[in-house]
Amino acid sequence: MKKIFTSLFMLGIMTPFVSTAQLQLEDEVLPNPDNEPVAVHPVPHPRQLKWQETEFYAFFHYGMNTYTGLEWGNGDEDPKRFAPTAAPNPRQWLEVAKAAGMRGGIAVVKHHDGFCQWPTETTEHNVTNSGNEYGRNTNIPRDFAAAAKDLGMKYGFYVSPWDRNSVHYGTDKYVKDVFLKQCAELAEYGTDQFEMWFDGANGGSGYYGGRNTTVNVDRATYYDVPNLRDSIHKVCPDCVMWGVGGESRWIGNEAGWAGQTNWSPENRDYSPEGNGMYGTENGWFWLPGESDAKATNRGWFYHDGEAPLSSERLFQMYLETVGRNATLILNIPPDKAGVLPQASVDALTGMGDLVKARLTKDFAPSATVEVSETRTSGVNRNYNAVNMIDGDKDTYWAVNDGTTAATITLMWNEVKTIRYVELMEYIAKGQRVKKFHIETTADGNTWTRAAAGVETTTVGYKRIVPLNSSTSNSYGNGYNVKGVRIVIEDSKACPLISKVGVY
Ligand code: FUL
Repeated sequence: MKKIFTSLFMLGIMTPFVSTAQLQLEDEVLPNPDNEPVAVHPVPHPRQLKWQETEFYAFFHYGMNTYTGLEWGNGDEDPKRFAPTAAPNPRQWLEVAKAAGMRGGIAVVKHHDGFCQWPTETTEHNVTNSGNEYGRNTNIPRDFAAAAKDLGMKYGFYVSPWDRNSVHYGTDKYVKDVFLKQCAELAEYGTDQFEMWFDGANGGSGYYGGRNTTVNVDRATYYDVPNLRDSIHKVCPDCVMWGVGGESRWIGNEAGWAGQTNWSPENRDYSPEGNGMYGTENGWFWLPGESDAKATNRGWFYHDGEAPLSSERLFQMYLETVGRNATLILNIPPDKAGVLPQASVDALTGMGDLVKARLTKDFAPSATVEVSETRTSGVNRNYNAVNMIDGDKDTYWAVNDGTTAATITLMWNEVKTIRYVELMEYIAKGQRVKKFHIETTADGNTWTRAAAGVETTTVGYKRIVPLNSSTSNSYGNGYNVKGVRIVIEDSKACPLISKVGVY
């Protein structure tokens, strides 16, 4: 900056009346003793970073629809129809999620039909008026939050902004006295929520307290989102507002896949249907993708006769979401007894076993790592290659400013049988890598391209590349190698890699 000041002065653009104190101030602001790379904007808010680290979590659609068999209740359902055949057991839901390797869960506590699964002051359409003792004692947010805390899981709630029961829907009164108040009530069950899910389905036909009409709203303005966001963040500082809330984006399909090229930057006016899977390379906002998908073959809610997808299919979803810079929120519907059916438990546990068996035995820490260049160390921070294999998410390898292509080579003395390469960028300073490829060597001398069928463009928070290029049949026999090389071909600025994993 001193240099800029001097040259501007010489060009006569600045007056000479810049005091010494001012120059000293500039000097104090700018020193960079750790030689830290400058961020590439946009960057995630710290709460978005924590949210991203949740990676894989469950979605539990349970409520009035569980008993009516509908997917979207009209809002005119008699509350008595909510009649669980046993006390709903959110703890069991989360125990299954944990066994499957998930780090948290989101419980639907109010769907579009407006029925609230906690004793709320905002409407009579809630559990206290339900059909039996189990129903009247139900309080999903209370029990879900308590179980999550006990199990060391993250938790959050889906509260539908669209309310087909409320007579006030479509007016300001609904937003202020019903919807915002419901969100505030939910915050009372825990201030450490990691996400609130605001569905995009807004307005349409419904009961609306007997009006039986169609109410359309402009979802961009109707819900007073900036106010909602601020009030929630005041009490729940780590709570990411999904969807309508504008802090994480819908991935654009409900089939459990993200684009191979997937940027977390995005513009506010993006069209989820077109762009949700891919993000926008030079988008203005950090709006990372979340992929919501069903683990069963029917709806989001439980339906008699439904069956879970196979563990292999669920593993494929994991590779195509978590492995492509998105988070995966996988829906498992509790049944009429308020528990997850055994078939779902088995499928989910099976999937968790596949993730463990295939993606936890990391050969990278036992490799010798060589890189094409290493950024000059600062006083308290170094950017050494070993930072990619030290298991510490806060350290990273970096190259010098101006370098946008680089190589990372891992070598072993003995042959390893490998199937996946995992890369993670240090995204606190922005998503950078634009193009890379992977090579392997069987003899230590000749290098051949691996995963040639994969679009190796973006990395982001996490990228998992199946070396045989297949996500549906990724395991196979594996490749016997003595070395793996990651060739970063292009990056928005010097690449910062916090992890390389080889499985
Ligand atoms: C959709 C809703 O309309 C579905 O019922 C479900 O809750 C799904 C996760 O989001 O937009």
